Amino acid sequence: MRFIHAADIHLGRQFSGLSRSSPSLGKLFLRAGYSAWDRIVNRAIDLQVDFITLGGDTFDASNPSVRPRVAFRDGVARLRHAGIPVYAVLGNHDPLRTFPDLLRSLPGLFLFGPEPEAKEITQGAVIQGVSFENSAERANLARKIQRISGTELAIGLLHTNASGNANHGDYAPCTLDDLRAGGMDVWCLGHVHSPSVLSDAPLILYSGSAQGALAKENGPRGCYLVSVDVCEQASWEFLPTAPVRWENLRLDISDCGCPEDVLDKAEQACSELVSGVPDLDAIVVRISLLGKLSSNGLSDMTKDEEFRSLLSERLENLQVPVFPAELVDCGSLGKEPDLSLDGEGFLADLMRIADRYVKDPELRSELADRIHGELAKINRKYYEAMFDSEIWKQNPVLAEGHVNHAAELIARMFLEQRS
Ligand SMILES: [Mn+2]
Repeated sequence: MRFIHAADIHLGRQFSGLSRSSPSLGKLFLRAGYSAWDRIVNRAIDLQVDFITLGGDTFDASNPSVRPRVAFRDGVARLRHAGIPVYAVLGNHDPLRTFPDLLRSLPGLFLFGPEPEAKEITQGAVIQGVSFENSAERANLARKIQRISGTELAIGLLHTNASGNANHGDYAPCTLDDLRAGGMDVWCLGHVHSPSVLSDAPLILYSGSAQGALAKENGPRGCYLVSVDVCEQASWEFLPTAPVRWENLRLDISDCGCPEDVLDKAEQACSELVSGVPDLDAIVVRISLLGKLSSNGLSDMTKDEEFRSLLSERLENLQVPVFPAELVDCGSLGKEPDLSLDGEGFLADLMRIADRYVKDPELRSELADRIHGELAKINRKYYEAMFDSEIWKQNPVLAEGHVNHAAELIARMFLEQRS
């Protein structure tokens, strides 16, 4: 059995910040948002998958306007004609309470309600899920979903913040252990916008947003193709479907003599970014200039209108157009920061500390206690449930999970910077 899991499509997203600074880029992203959904539908039809799961935030607005509604309806209709049903839960952006009546009973769509439900897809195989009733869902919905005895294949579908991802609202929070305790074979999640596989067995994954909306949602975006069968471990493949991609480009210009050299270097680097990437309409790039020009041709390239428009023209004419949304001068840094474990200075010290915490369980547990104390100081009431001293003592795994996650995030952040 093969299916596609997508989430956080955010149909109708306006990209208003970007539209203000660059109306043409705003329009590009608006179109890309719809086209990302169309491409997911196309891939499902091309691959003749058995069904699609949608993990919530299909719509950006809780009361979507006519264009996103039509786009969704048309996609579901195309899938239905191809014999592919859609199973969807709703998230914080498109909760049930305000979900359009017109779409609730769309042919070809099975929409999960506010109480956990199980829907049989074939004999012995079920999808179990639950939708957000309201946007600020604080309940642990994962704990409400337990494998029904006798099912041969169980797929969980949920919009949730698993493991306290700090970049996203803490809606329907749960831990990885909560998900594992449900006994499902596969968990298809929505809410976290980065595509990520949290566990192989059971397979637990976030598809991520269908189209990166901000510079921090960089890299490929799309959906997962999941293959799953009774008695077999589920396997997965990421399918990049977003027509527009955000990238961060760090350009060392210390070997450039003049602005002309910078243009050439930027063009070369951007041409490498787009080469060999299929089905891409455009790349939007944030360029950080590192180092200083050896001879001074221009006092500040990032503020020079002529330089900027020349750079835009050159990049837009590449085989796939590249749009420089931002050009930042990091010249004062002089050179790349030293993030090696044996380096010198503040960042290297931080790297070593993060490394120690990642490797040493005792240190982690000490840090857990300190985090507990600090968080309780900030907002005792909010963290009471999570960090209630009894729960904390009884559930060191929960505490350790949070600290592990934090340490990993810090380490990964620096390692990514370093690569
Ligand atoms: Mn979302």
